[in-house]
Amino acid sequence: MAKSAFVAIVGRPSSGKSTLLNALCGAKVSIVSPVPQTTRNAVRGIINRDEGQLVFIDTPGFHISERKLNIKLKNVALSALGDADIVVYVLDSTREPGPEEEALASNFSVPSGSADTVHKGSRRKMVVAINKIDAKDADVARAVQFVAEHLPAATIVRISALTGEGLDELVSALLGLAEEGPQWYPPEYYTDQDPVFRIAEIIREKAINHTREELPHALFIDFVDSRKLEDGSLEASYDIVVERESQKGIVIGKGGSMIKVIREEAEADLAELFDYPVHLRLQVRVDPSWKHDDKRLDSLIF
Ligand SMILES: Nc1nc2c(ncn2[C@@H]2O[C@H](COP(=O)(O)OP(=O)(O)OP(=O)(O)O)[C@@H](O)[C@H]2O)c(=O)[nH]1
Ligand SMILES: [Mg+2]
Repeated sequence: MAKSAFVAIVGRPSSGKSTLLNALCGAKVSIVSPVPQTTRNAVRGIINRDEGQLVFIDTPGFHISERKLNIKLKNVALSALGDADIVVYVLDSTREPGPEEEALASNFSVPSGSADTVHKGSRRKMVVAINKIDAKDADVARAVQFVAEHLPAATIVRISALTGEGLDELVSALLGLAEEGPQWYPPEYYTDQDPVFRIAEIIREKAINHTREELPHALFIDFVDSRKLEDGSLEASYDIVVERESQKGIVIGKGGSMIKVIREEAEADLAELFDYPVHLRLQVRVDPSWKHDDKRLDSLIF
């Protein structure tokens, strides 16, 4: 019988979790940016090998903070941890592991979640992926030392999610830990995200990557409507929602230049992901209080 496992990808913001998921799946499944806290959802990506199926769950970066949005993001990650058979803990070798990393390392090593009483006290199946080994400022020895001190039982794999180095080894290690089980998804699936969400995420990626400072954290993408055109293409309208009037101007850009770039880049990515053309209609809207709106947060962060 074939193997299968749910594998949660966890770690600090910007450690490269989403880049890793995309590299494993061979497509943009989860959006990527240099800005911490890019990922807001438990995004699934699936790979199939002769030995079986691995269902990866990308998660928001762990960041200790009492703000409502951060607490919600943390809960998404914790819930993915609770569902996981195996954890891939992504450790950024270019950053000095501080107290926050130490707190996380101890959290990740024991099964979490209130329903998980059976495994209480037991160790997790965990692989530590020491990432960004391609980077000039990588200090792999420092990361190995950290793992030896804090997670002595964990398997270590050195990887570059960017270049793909070490990823075959990572997959082999995970399949080695996986147990026999059902194949949850048909083999042609590499993600289970619905198109409305996926398009919103691609737009958000472009908006984040073209804006600075607080703007990436100030925005969300709101689906308005969509329709199939006679030629088989999809016309989809979305609002880019920001918190302040001044941010609206930045996203629109001079004479609409910025929003045009966001739209064109998003459409180009979507052309690779969907087998029909997607035409976007983007508007910018201001909502000063969306981060305090529980219903809104529930609809965005899951
Ligand atoms: N040099 C190098 N950069 C990487 C590597 N992996 C990721 N990055 C970069 O690190 C930054 C963050 O990558 P993400 O994949 O968005 O990180 P993340 O852990 O998903 O971040 P959050 O979703 O915010 O928690 C991006 O600029 C990536 O290009 C790597 O292996 N090498
Ligand atoms: Mg991410």
